[in-house]
Amino acid sequence: GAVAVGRRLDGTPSLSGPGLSGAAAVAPTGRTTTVSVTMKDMHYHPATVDVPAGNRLVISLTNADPDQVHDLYLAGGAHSPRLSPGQKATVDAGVITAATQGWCTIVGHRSMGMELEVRVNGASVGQGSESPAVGTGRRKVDLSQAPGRGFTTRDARLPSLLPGRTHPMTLTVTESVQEVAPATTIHAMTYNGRVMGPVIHARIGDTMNVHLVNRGTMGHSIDFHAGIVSPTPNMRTIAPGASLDYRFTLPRAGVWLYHCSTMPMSSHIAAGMFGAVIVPPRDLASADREYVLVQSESYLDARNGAEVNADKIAAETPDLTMFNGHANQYVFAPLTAKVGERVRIWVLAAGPSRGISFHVVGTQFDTVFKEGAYLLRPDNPEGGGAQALDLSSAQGGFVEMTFHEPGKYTFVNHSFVEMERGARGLIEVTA
Ligand SMILES: [Cu+2]
Repeated sequence: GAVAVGRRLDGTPSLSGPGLSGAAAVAPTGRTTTVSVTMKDMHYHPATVDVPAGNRLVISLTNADPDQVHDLYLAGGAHSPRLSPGQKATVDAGVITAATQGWCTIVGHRSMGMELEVRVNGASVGQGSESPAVGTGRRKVDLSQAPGRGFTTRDARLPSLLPGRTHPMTLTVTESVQEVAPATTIHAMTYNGRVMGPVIHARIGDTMNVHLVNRGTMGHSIDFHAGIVSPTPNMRTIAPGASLDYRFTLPRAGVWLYHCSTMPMSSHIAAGMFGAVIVPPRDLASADREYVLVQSESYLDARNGAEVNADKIAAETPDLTMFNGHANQYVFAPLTAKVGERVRIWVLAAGPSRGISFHVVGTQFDTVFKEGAYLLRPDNPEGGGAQALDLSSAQGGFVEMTFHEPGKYTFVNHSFVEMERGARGLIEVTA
């Protein structure tokens, strides 16, 4: 359980377990302090509650947020259920003998400010002693190991163009434990069941009719960079059990990000809520092979199966950088090509925060398309070539190359610390 640093009545700090703090010194008064606390805008209102030592504390809790699910968990263990917008609950914190803290357990909400301070006789918990302790140290992940048996490699081939010109599509949000690196799992939040949602491949001028269903435990939403629509109401956060319809056309070519836009977006994207819409430029020649690589980064708790670590996200200390939702998958299941084939790789930097310098060892790009325009074409009069496609977070493009000899060609994020965190894979080229 959590350990709270309490303060004795004489003001000296004392380390003790929840509910035990100063128990010897403070006798129950038999009285009850009842307070109303409202949850809204990622804060508790009020954010500080005063209790005389020895009083029982009862919190009457209301979620007044229009779209976010919230809860309250006190360091001593008392907690509310997750409350949908408009719901109320009563939390009986028991007899309070020492200052303590509470927070919202929805991923990222505490780091955005959802902390409740319970003061006793005017004294608060000491600075930096809040519980549970949250570390920002790097999690050890052995990237020399193969993915687990239960993991299915994500097919990196570009899916076929969607048939027709209007595309009805349901995206269902669920939350589940998923492997993101060898022997490493997170409590993921996903569109259609996997970290990184489906790759959507459609043409300029097509219409998308997306039906978003929230089967998660908190508010979620979606923002398609591929369309031009009002964020309100299309990108609104919907409560668990709710759905929305989001219709847009694809006016322009590009490799477009889509992502959950519910706060904190960094946590929702790091937990898996992102994907790509690929709209090829006009008159794009066919290639022999086309692959899609979406880079994202993950921030791990010390425990497997836990939610992403919002403190690490804020500190920008990722544990993993990966392609298509897993830090190692294409090292053990390489992409394939044949000597002389034209290979096109569509690349998107999903973030939440990192970009990419995409490079393929042993070859050069003769074609580079970035954010809507060609930077390089094979017949360029200068005779130039390219070694890396640089993309900031939320930018996309594609590169083309041919391989002259058989071999294993490594593709990487050439910002090498990202490669060493898992942004690496292989292309197996055969004669
Ligand atoms: Cu979300």
